[in-house]
Amino acid sequence: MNVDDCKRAAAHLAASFVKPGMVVGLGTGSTAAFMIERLGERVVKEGLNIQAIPTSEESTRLARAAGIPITTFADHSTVDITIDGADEVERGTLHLIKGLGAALLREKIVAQASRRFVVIVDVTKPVDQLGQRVPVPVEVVPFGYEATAARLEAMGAEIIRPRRLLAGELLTTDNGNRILDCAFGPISDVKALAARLDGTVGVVEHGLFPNMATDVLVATEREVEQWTP
Ligand code: ABF
Repeated sequence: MNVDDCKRAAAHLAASFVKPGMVVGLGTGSTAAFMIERLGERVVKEGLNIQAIPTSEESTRLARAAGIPITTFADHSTVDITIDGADEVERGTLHLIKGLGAALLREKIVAQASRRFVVIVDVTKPVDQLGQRVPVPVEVVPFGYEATAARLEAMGAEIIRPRRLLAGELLTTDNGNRILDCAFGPISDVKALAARLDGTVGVVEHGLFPNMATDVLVATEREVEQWTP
């Protein structure tokens, strides 16, 4: 199995958790895209009756194309199940880094409103300590983002870049904000760092998701493992 086969296997298992009548949070990213595709098949071919809240404009587009009915928090204050990818999963705690796809704010709003939050990853994502391989994406308001960046640097972040598009211009999130990718190195106290980021003026949200996943599906070459906290 190549990496895409692994992502697809985890995505299909997660999609099988969705039952008729559920409100489903749809994640963002390449692994979540396999899940959206599979759910669309279940809606169109099996007549599965669900409504979905996507976590990005891109996932909204994919869901519409797949035939999945879309709803919003105006009609549903809670979500039965959300299925989303991640950039790192800490073994044991199941704390996450998310947001390299720049959708972390909506992802966190939807995850927090969910009874069950299923994370789907391939075997490259688990780590012993968060921050080992990837930076923490931090969504900041555009006004004064240089000053916010300086505050983050004072907290020990090496700011890799304000994220840019391939064309070179600064990336703007679906919410009109910027992303600063902040490398803190291996993070020994995820909840403490999350609290400091929460308290930083100019920071809208960050990609640390401590204690949020209820299930992590890790696809290896042989099987999909299901981890729970
Ligand atoms: C979203 O997509 C993000 O939170 C994470 O940044 C990314 C993972 O993407 P992929 O599944 O393509 O690795 O879930």
